[in-house]
Amino acid sequence: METTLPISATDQAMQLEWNYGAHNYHPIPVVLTRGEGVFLWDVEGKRYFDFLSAYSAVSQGHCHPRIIGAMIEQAQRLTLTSRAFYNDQTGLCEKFLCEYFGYDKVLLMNSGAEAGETALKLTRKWAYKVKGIPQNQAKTVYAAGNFWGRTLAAISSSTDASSTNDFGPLLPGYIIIPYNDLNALEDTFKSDPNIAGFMVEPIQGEAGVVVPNDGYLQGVRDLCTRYNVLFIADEVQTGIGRTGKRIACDYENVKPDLLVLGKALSGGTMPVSAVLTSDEVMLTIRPGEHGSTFGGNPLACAVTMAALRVVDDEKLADNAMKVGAVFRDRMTALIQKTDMVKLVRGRGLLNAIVIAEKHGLGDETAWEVCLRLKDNGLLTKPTHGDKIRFAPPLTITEEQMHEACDIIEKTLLAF
Ligand code: IF1
Repeated sequence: METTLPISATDQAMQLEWNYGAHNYHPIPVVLTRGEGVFLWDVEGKRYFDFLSAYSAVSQGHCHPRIIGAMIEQAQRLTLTSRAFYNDQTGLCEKFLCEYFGYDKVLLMNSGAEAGETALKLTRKWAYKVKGIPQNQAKTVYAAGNFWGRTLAAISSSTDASSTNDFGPLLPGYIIIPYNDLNALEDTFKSDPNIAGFMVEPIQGEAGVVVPNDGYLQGVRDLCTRYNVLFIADEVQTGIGRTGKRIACDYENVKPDLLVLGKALSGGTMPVSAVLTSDEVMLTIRPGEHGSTFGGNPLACAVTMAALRVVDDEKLADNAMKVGAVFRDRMTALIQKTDMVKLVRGRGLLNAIVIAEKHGLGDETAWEVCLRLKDNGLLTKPTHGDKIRFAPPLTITEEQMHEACDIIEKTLLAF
């Protein structure tokens, strides 16, 4: 009789996803079952440092008791009414967000992509109703290398073929220019009177944590003001303390006309996103012209207020600034010890290293490094081939950071 070895819990879970789930991801082969703070545990009981934080959504740490507590308390009372009616949480959260970020109004949605779409729709409304651009002629500008989601409007601005192949036709009215290039931005504004907005990440996350030159954000601000173009900051990944500031635009003290937030807005508990802007822009959308079933629901609002209070009370932006510098110092020292690491870059706790290709592995090198990091107890994933992003929860202590860097160093020196 044939004896079959019992299948491990890990293999069982991965097989289920393979057999019944879309094949739209290629995950690192680990099956997680519990998270707490900066740590994750897999189904075999092994503990890992989480150095991805669900792409900066779990900035407050996994299952933060204050956020989970707020979620449970609200979930037992009222989760969703739709916006057909008022409720006692949405207005409180809207006021909280407007005062926290310094804007007249906020429009609450769910995913980051939905917030990006909302910003684009507001920009077009403003173009026709305020700037006076002729109907259907409004253009929006994006930077090459951008990533703001998987919807057709979002991929229409993508310069990554894997995001756009076989998904056409894409949305018209888009102009794409190089990132971190103020001359290209001004030339574009000069060339076309029908430009309504420029949406840009203050640091490009998916592109591999690309930090623009000092002065770039100020330049964007000045040019948008001069040419009456809305400056839309996509801070879905860089916002809410991640880069060591309240939002990454604070590095240059510039105020975008529209601020797009998501991910850590809910502390990684549920999808919550938001667009904040002025009355002039926000009130171009009238009742019934935009919305969503779950946008601004009472559960999301209660969770969001708790999640932002945690960021403030635990001074997570300051911690990100401090401990992020420890990480970059450790990686800079590592560069002297191995040719595996070409450079380290980032701000606060949004960082990446660029991996040198190891002969024989090619652009699989970074993937192989991440597999070895997993074996050594640290989870992250490559982005765009040769870059590895390191973005732990902002609650990480200096001691934990050194322990994690020891793992990174041990892994790379053993390559
Ligand atoms: C996935 C990438 C990161 C974002 C910025 C908007 C959105 C995102 C700057 C849309 C989302 C996520 C999507 C997620 C992986 C992750 C990601 F690798 F896809 F590109 F972070 F870099 N603006 N980024 O980074 O927000 O609709 O996802 O809530 O698996 O697709 P969303």
